[in-house]
Formats: sequence, C-alpha cells, structure tokens
Amino acid sequence: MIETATTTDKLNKFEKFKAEKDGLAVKNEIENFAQIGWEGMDENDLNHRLKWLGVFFRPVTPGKFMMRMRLPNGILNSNQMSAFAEVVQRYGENGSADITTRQNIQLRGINLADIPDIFNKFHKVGLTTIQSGMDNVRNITGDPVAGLDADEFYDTRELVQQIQDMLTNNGEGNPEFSNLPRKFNIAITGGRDNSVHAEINDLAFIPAFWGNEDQVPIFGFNVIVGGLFSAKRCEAAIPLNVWVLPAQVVLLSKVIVEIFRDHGLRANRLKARLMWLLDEWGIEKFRAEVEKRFGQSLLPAVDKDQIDWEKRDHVGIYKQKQSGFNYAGLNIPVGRLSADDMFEIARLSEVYGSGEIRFTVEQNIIIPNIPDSGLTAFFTESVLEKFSVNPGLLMRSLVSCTGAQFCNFALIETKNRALAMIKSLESELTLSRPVRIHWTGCPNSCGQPQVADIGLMGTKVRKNGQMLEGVDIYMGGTVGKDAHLGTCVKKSIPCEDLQPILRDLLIHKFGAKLK
Ligand code: SRM
Ligand code: SF4
Repeated sequence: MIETATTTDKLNKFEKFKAEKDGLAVKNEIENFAQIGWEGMDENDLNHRLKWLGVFFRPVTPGKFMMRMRLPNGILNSNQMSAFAEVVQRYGENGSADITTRQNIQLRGINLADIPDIFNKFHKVGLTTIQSGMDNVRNITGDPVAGLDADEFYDTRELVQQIQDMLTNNGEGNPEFSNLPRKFNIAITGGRDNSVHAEINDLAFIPAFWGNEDQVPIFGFNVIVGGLFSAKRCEAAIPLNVWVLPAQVVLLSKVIVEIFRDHGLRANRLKARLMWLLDEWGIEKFRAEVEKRFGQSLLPAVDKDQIDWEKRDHVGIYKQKQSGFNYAGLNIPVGRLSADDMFEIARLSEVYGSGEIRFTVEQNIIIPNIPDSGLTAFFTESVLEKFSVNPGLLMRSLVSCTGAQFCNFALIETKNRALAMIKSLESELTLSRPVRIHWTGCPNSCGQPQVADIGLMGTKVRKNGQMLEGVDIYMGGTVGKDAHLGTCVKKSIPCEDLQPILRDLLIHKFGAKLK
C-alpha cells in the first residue's frame, strides 16, 4: 500500500511528538530550560524540539550543545563573525565552529544556561538560528560570488533573503512552515557554474533565458525538484518543466513548500522527502497542483539552461566586476575554525575589505571588496599560512562532514582523519589538477560524497575478526556543467588500509605522480 499523509494512524514517532507540541513552541520555554538544565528537560524537547531553534543536544558531548545558524546565501559581516567568536571563546578548548556544506556555520561547546544571552547577542547583530534543523527548510544557498562575478546572470542575494524571510517570518519563526514532513533544501544559482550543487536540493532555480533568436531574451530560471541524499536513497533533482521570472521565485517556493507540507508522506520517515511524493503523484500531477496554487499558468522550462562552466572553487584571488576590487578565497581546512581564527577573519575583512565575509558549500571563506592597492599588504598576513589562498591541490577541494567527534550517527571519525590523510598524500604526490575528495561519516551523506571526484562514506568493516572504521568509495561525481552523481565503486575498505588505495587512484585516474 502506498503511504499517504492521510494514514494518520500510522504516523511515525516524530509525527506524533510534533502533533502533541509544535517544535517552535520551545521558543517561549528557552529561559526555563536554561534554568532547569538539560538533565531536567522533557526528552523530546531536548533531543528534537530544540533543533527548531537551531540548538542541538549532542549525545557525544552531553551538556555541550551545538548551534546551527541561518546565513542566507552564506553571507555575513565582521560583527556577526566576531559575535560567533565571542560565543565560542568562553568555552575554551570545547568551543569551536564548523563551516557547513550549506554555506552555513555551526558553533560548538555551548552551555544551555547561556543560550538566552546568546540569542540576545545574535538578535542585536541581525542573526538567527530559527528553523535551521529538523523538519524545516534549511539554510538557503546561493552563489557565493553573487554581485561580485562579472559573468553572473543574476545576483541571487536578495531572492535568497526574501525566501528565508517568507519561510521564517523574518527570522522570528513561522508556524506555517514549522511542521514539514521532513527537511527541505532550497538553492538558487545565478552564475554559469552551478556553484551550489543545485541538483542535490529539494527545490532549485537554474538560470535560463526565455525567447528565440529573433526576440530579446528574458532572464529567468528553470526549476528542478526532488534532489536528495539520505541513507535510503540518493537522487538528483528532476525538471519540473517550469520557467519563472525572478519576481515569481518567492511565491513559487512558497507554493512548493506548502504542497510538501500538506501532501508529503508522513507515515514512514525514510520516505518523507519530496522525491517520494513526486514518485507517488508523478511530475505532471505535481506540476498541476503547483500551477493551481500559484494562481496562474506557468511557462514550460526552457530547453537550454545557462550552466556552461566547470564549477569554480573560488580559492585564490580573483577580480570582481567592480573595477579595482578583488575577492580572496581562503581555504579553511575541513571548515573548522577556532574563536581566534574567527576574530582574525573578521579583522581581515575589516582591514582589507568592506567587513563582508562569505562561505562556500566547500566549507571555505571568501573576503570580498579588497582594493588592488590593499593586496600586497594582505599577502603579508600570517593568518594566510593557516588559511591559504594557494593551498595544495588536494587540500583546496577537501570537504568533510562532522563525523564521530560530535555526531552520534557517525560510523567513523572524519575531519581529523581527512586532514591527516590529505597532508600525507600531498607529501607523497605531485598533482597537476585539484581532486575533490569528500568525506562523510555515515550514509546520511552530509559531506556529499556523491558530488566528489572521490567520495568516502563511513562504514564499519570486519578485518581479522575485529570491527574497524572503514569507508565505501564513491567516484564519478561531476559538478558544474552536466553535473551528475557519483556511485559506489568499492566497498568496505578499512581506514587503516585506505591511504595506498587513494594514492593509486590519484596516480591512475587523476594523473598524480610520485615525488
Ligand atoms: Fe546533515 C543529519 C550535519 C548537510 C543529510 N546532519 C545531520 C545531523 C543533524 C545529525 C545529528 O543530529 O547529529 C548532523 C549534525 C552533526 C553535527 O554535530 O554537526 C548533520 N549536515 C550536517 C552538516 C553540518 C555537515 C557538515 O559538516 O557540513 C551540514 C549542515 C548544513 C546546514 O548548514 O544546514 C549537513 N546533511 C547535509 C547535506 C548536504 C546538503 O544539504 O547539501 C545532506 C544531504 C542532502 C540532503 O539533505 O538531501 C544532509 N543530515 C542529512 C541526513 C539525511 C536526510 C534524509 O532525508 O534522510 C540526516 C539524518 C536525518 O535528517 O535524519 C542529517
Ligand atoms: Fe553525522 Fe553522518 Fe551527517 Fe556525517 S554524514 S554529519 S556522520 S549524520
């Protein structure tokens, strides 16, 4: 039998606790939680509902919480970066931060008692954590060089912000969208290189011009839907056969999230993402419902979209479209930052740029608006030794999810192991091109191994009667133009045996040479 939202008797335990009390309700209880402490909290409030506020209880480090922000289009300013630094600084060695694969940041080591103060601090500098976890629309990604890139078709910043404001009630929390069947990812790309991995989002907008050769082309977006990675299923998004003007993007997003909310499958949580609804309905029925709710007929998709470049990683120094200005892309190894690092990045952005900072889905940082005249002094900054603008060809493309250090789903340690392995491979090999290696600690695929040249997915492996940490190897992921997902090519490699296998792959498939 096909599961539908109407089979309420079969609701999974998440649906049941959401029906009892909405996730957003804990917004009014945070002062009380801070006073009673996490040990005194209701289990569903602690383990689940707090995530509606972007506050994550970490069973691996009980009492030291993680906070996930919302940073539309991955953009922040130096005051906001300093606020992050101040928050984690007070937790000493337990305090750190990670840039995420959705152009976002997570802060670690936080005490529950401090959270009301931290929220006040964030409010003052225009930051929100609202609805950044669980069954909500997650951080909305956009081009990291929007407004800087001379070749872009559309500056995505305002649209991304408008969608976030609509879905979150300007960051205050929006009960209209706080009970989705599961998470929902949205991305908008306005450049030529699909810098946001549009195809792995539940809803994405891709630049495409309307009109034939005799007409003045009109700019808009083709719409794709249903992309997802999960332990059960990984799929690239499929065309909705809709083309919209930029001015229609917010309403279309609203309508599609509403359909997911009202009709998404809720009985089996493993099948609660949008793609499963598309399977059940078929794309034509889904499109018809979108059109009905949109209130006017929608144009069909344009044959040719504008993604015709290889994906850029933005690491290095690049000219902006504003004459005489540059953006600097800094490699942040596996996205990890200490409080001191964040103060330093904030300072760099103020001294050399305009105080603006951006994150990429590769967990790196961009500092825009550095005048030509500032570059020589910029290069002398010692922080660039740690966060290089010209890193090794493996390090520059390394991505890793959180892994066992903080994540209780993890089957393996990821970030530290990834760093150590890349350093040692770079010491053995000479490369002539970057190779994108992505680590992910379990099949949930937060580290997106399916988009990598070489993806490594954590698993448990039996060797000589012992259970060890291991990986399945994915290959063939392509990004940018004609992006498609990689597949598993080798299973169950113990991590202790991985390095020579990676070395051989790099030599035989990616032209690396032994030093
Ligand atoms: Fe993820 C669950 C970390 C991007 C698919 N993800 C989790 C949790 C919340 C599990 C938990 O409670 O411990 C992880 C938090 C660990 C921690 O302490 O950091 C977690 N996911 C991450 C981040 C931080 C990985 C990173 O190091 O960058 C990324 C945060 C993004 C953000 O800022 O919002 C992150 N997660 C992703 C992505 C990539 C993306 O969005 O492009 C995916 C695959 C794409 C997708 O969702 O379709 C992803 N995460 C999952 C899933 C599988 C979802 C599913 O439908 O089954 C889970 C498990 C779940 O939700 O039950 C999960
Ligand atoms: Fe945790 Fe698995 Fe996601 Fe890594 S992929 S952050 S281990 S849930």
